[in-house]
Amino acid sequence: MGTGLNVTQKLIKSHLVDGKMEPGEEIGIKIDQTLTQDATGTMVMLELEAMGLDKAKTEVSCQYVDHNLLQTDNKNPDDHLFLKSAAERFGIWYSRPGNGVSHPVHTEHFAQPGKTLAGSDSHTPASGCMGMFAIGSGGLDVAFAIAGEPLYLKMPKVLGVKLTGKMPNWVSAKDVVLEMLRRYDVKGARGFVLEYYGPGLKELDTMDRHVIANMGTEMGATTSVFPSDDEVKRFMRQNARENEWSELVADDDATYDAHEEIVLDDLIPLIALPSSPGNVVPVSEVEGDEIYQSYIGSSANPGFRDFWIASEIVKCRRVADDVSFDINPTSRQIIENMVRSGVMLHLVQSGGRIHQAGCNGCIGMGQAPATGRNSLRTVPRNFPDRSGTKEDSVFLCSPETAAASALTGKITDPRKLTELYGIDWPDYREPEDYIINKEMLVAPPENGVKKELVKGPNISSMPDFDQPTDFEVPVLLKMGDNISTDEILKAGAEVLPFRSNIPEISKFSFIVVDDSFYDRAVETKEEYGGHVVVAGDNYAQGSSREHAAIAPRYLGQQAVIAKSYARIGWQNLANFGIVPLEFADEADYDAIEQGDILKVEKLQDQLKAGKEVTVQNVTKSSTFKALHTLSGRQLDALLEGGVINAYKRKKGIA
Ligand code: MIC
Repeated sequence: MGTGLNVTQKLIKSHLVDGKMEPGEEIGIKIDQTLTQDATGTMVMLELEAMGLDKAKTEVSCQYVDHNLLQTDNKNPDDHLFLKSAAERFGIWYSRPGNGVSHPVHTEHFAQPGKTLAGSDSHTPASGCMGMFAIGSGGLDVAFAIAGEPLYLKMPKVLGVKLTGKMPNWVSAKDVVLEMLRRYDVKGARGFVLEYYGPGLKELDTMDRHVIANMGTEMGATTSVFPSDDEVKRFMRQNARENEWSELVADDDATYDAHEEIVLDDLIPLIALPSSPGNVVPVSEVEGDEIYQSYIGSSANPGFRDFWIASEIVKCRRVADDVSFDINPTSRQIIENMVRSGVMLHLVQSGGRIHQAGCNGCIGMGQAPATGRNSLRTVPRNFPDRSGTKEDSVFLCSPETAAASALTGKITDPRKLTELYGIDWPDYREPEDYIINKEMLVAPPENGVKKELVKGPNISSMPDFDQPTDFEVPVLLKMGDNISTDEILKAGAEVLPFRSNIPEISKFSFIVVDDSFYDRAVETKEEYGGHVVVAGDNYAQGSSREHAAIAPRYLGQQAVIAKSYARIGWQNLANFGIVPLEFADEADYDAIEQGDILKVEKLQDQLKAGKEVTVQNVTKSSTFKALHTLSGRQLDALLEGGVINAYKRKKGIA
């Protein structure tokens, strides 16, 4: 057994401040950088205000505005002003609206090999492309990291993914991560860091690795990590940051807890079918289905090359008349290089609809597809209704597949482009004089005056939550496996502007699953004091939004009882005082029906006594065992009603 360390172990070891590096044990790591975006950042800034923070304690913290960009009334622009004032107040960089999607902009201008990054966005791992330990977390955990506290997580195992061989024509980084999703589905990597290594790395530039690291999240991975090698050095030189580069590679005798290999030569164009990133098949299997939309961009295909290859495919041609060809540049820097290189001209002339740099349609902030029509997108996820259209039909694919399909108006394997249009596989070259644009990143003021926070009428303070107590409440909703945070609390243009207004946003809780939930929750809170929900495997998969815990908590949610959880969703429940229980015997899941009254007595005593909680099903006159896997640290906070309550007590804040 080698004694060498892999990159993940090196990153954790150099930042370990609590616990032992034993897989499954809770560890605390020092956080060097944080990333917050505007749909989660408003809550983070309210939490920093509640915590009484003076100045960020990190090396770099950046607040991005990339989600709530549609300004259809005062709410989003008010939030932008609030976030700018908070960035000044707390000594945080501010990325102005329209500057770009947080992940590629952070990778371009702040990410640094050997450092740790905590982000209030589940796709934060994208910066793992540069030898960082970059992890998505609930906003409250990021707030504590900004305040200089360690970030806590369960020590992950490391799955070594060996890349060998050469990338075939018309296949690209998105197909690599779709192949991983084909093998691991949406929960197969839970508890693991995916660490990529091997001779095939030389086939992937840094933004290709960003694509792959970004979508490791969709497999439930704690994060994804690439080494910092000469390619990363080149990328940082291109972004005028070579002086911040350092090499970070695995030791020759490094070992991994598990192994995977991808022979790049064997890859073919792949596509995830609606409505799961794990629903992956070869493009050739679904060729010919008509499409409404072809969408290029997002943090899951953010690189200049991703737009360049699309432009090479469509240049001097026009996309099919029935296709909405949506172009979502991912940073102003990339827009400038697209314009200078002629890429933008080809995309416009082919019929491309050009949007501002931001997340946009990926999170349902515009660009919704028509009813019952197929949308091919280079975005990272396609959970039900996420696009903004009910019962949407969103496929995930590479820019090559999306652009080829835009030309034909049907799902098309890009390898057919040569026979269909005489297009040969173009040879990519990085632009010579690459434009760097940092102008839209506003530096934190030197030790300036204590900036007043600018709060619009839509910004409400965090509600107070009491301690968990015994309960006898109904099962308000029984759900299946893989319930996503988009089903618990949807995103989209209608809902995201309420992210700083818990009473309002709580009205959208579980609306995708059951549009009667809110009204029933209000009634149940009055009659019983609250409710519980029951779910299958991988509850709360997907996003980092802590609102998927805060909003149900506000409606009286006492506990969730599930077969298993996604990491961030589970952490968020505990952070806000909702007891995250797991069925000790999965047969008990089948025995419960929606509407059953569940009762727990001496809840606090049971939780303190051990990992088991006895739950009575009053309706069925039965009892069953439920478990929790909380650490002592988490349990202490949960018993006080959540981390904020515990923090305020510790600091003597009323
Ligand atoms: C997403 O891609 O689902 C989001 C919207 O970026 C979320 C964050 C949010 O809900 O604001 C995420 O990935 O964490």
